[in-house]
Amino acid sequence: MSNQKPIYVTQPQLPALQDFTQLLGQIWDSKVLTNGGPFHQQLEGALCDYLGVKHLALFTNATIALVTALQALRVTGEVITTPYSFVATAHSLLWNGIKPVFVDIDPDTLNLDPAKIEAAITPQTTAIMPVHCYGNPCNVAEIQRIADIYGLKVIYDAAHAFAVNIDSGSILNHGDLSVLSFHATKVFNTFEGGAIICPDAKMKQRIDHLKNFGFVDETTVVAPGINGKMNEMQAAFGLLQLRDIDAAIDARQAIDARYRTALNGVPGVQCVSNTAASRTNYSYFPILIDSKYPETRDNLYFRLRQHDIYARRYFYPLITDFPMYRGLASASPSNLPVAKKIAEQVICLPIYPNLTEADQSRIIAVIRGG
Ligand code: T4K
Repeated sequence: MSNQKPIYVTQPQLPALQDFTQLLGQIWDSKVLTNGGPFHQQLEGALCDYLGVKHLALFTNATIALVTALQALRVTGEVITTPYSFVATAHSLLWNGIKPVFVDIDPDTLNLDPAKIEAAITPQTTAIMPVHCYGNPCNVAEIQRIADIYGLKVIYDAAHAFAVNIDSGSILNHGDLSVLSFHATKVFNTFEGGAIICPDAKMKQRIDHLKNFGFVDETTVVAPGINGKMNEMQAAFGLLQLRDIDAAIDARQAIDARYRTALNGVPGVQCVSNTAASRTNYSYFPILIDSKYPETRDNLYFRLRQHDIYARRYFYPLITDFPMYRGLASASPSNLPVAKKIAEQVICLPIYPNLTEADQSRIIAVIRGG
């Protein structure tokens, strides 16, 4: 083991503590802690402006937001989704009694492969839940084309896609709903948190009811809603995060560029590219290790750990390897050869605004065999 300071896959960027305590002072004065208070309202507006979206409902985390998005659209039966994601994507389906149907990923985008969706559609299929993995945009036009033909809803798990644009604007304006995560490990965080982006005010109203137990007013409950509300402390923190977000993304971009230059030409190391986005957020830095590299992916992963570098194998194992999914016919490895291969090759390297050049050089040296 090395005696150097540990480097984790990510580290949240925090605003100045005194700025936060000042906002906490306002919460102490108002005694409004939650249930759609002033910071909550302010953050919803500020995020709509920043992201370029029309309506946004804040949530306590993205997992509850995904569960609620499915409820809002009354999705039932079967939903087509990707095995190459964080397990929360598929869990949100099981929490709604929906059967996930897994479809393989595209080897370039690492997102649901649109060419394989139609073969997985059955009379029970009601929706598609793709993921913009690592913030790489899905092929939204093709997915929408298929959804329109078969009358399917589309809910994007956009947990990684904060501030990601394609030529037409925010990636979050595609599909019926999109869900963001504001977890501590994300580009924009509110400790824990998330949001549903929706195209119209009526849908936002339904989502707002669903995240507040189904209450419309003091005596009216219209649906078996959940408690998915973001509290005032999280929302106030989010406002401060938003102030610094452009600088944070710029710092990530510089780290991304340095990795690409330093790893270019290292045999067996391929940096995953994000080609479809006109603006990206540099949320993750995935590399793929192939047989030209002198050791296996896992050997490299453990060697990095010996140097106190805690890279992560996002997303290994595949969701379909977990016991609650592996019995499904669509979870069979023969149905998912690309996802299987990528899950065995991937390592996400540390990337966060405060990663120093010296720390990054340490990581690069280990990968280059130092
Ligand atoms: N959909 C997708 C596609 C997702 O990736 C996720 C979450 C969701 C849905 C669900 O969103 P939320 O319901 O969480 O809003 C982490 C996160 O917990 C999870 O939010 C995230 N995806 C996933 C990709 O990564 P772990 O188990 O790897 O986190 P953990 O605790 O090992 O953290 C990684 C490193 O980050 C640590 O080694 C150190 C650093 N860290 C972490 C935390 C929590 C900090 O420096 N400070 C912290 O507070 O899952």
